[in-house]
Amino acid sequence: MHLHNSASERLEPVRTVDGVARLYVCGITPYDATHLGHAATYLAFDTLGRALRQSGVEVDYAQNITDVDDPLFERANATNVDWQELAQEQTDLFRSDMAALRVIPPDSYVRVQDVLVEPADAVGRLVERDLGYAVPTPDADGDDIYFDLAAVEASGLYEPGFVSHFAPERLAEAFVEFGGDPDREGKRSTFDPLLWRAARPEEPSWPSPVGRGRPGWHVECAIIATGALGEHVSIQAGGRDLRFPHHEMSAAHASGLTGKPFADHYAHAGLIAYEGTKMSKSLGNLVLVSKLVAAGHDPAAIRLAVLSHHYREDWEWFDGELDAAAARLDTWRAAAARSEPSPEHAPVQRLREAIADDLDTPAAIRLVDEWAAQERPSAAMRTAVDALLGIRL
Ligand code: 5CA
Ligand code: ZN
Repeated sequence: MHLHNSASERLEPVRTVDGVARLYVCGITPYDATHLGHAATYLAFDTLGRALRQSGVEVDYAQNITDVDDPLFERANATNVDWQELAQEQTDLFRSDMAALRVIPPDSYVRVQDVLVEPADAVGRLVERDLGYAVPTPDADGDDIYFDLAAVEASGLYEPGFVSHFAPERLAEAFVEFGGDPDREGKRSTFDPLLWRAARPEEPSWPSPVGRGRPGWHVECAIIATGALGEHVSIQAGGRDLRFPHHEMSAAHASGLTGKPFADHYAHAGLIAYEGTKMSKSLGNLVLVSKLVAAGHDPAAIRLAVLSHHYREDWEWFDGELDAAAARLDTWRAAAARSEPSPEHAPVQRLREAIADDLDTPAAIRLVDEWAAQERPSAAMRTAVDALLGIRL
């Protein structure tokens, strides 16, 4: 299985750690409806997991739920609902969408609130090693703690842009866009990320060796990933919006704690837009899997429509695509119905090869189209499409 690595900017074989492909995919922040864009990212890495398992590689897949973070608390406050209820409701919706799409659930599915003591302790250890430092915080009883990026950089385990390859201006922009505070007084350097936010009135908080508060976003993922999969993971994955700061900072935190590089591979899916504009809550143009299913669309057609785009591309969803996917599915199902056992394994082998080549699902789909056009299609393809593409014919 070869996969593009954002860090090296090359196609590289997926490596295992102690014989197991250890895959971490950043999960949802459960404060608002997850849309087809999120689903596309999870479908991409579901395809990866399926391909690895089919090739005989053991996979250990962990995903987090970012239920301790600003957007969720802000939304809960603004709408006057309990943050835990909001998170639960949105997580349940997300899971039912994933089940409808036949996404294989992760082996570890970890809510931040359930493991909070772990990032709390990790921040304590980072402060002991002077990789974490307090910044004066007049509006709280304790101090906010930041991470000293330069210290990890000095040990050769971090370099700004090592995943994103962004130029300095773009790093600065993305840092702010994702909640960073470059100008905060008392920070050792501009991009040092928040490790621990001291408790403020009315905000949920937990005890820690550095006082009450809550962890920063990046350290949550660093600790959940290494806690579930071990100190070194095969792949850190997510949508391409997470390249910087999130994946670089998570990796830097993990490396600060372990003294090792974090991941062999950094894999990123493209971002999905809707008929010409970015899918966004404020624009009200979210395409929701649950709504498409409720309107009577076959989830397999939704899955097929998404997989007909290459995972690394940014693309736009057009409603018409669903009809095209449904028509293709009908053709495939008709072929499956007349398929027969056959000693001919080459088409299935080509399907495997297409997916093993950086998850080239568009090429895989063309191969299934060719199979479906045959008068006497081989039944083996039906099984392969089920296993590799997650589509039951
Ligand atoms: N909880 C964090 C990650 S730790 C988070 O980014 N949550 S999220 O709910 O905003 O996004 C969930 C996943 O979907 C992330 O991997 C993100 O990169 C991806 N994603 C977000 N928007 C899109 C989009 N428009 N198209 C494709 N993937 C997207
Ligand atoms: Zn994450």
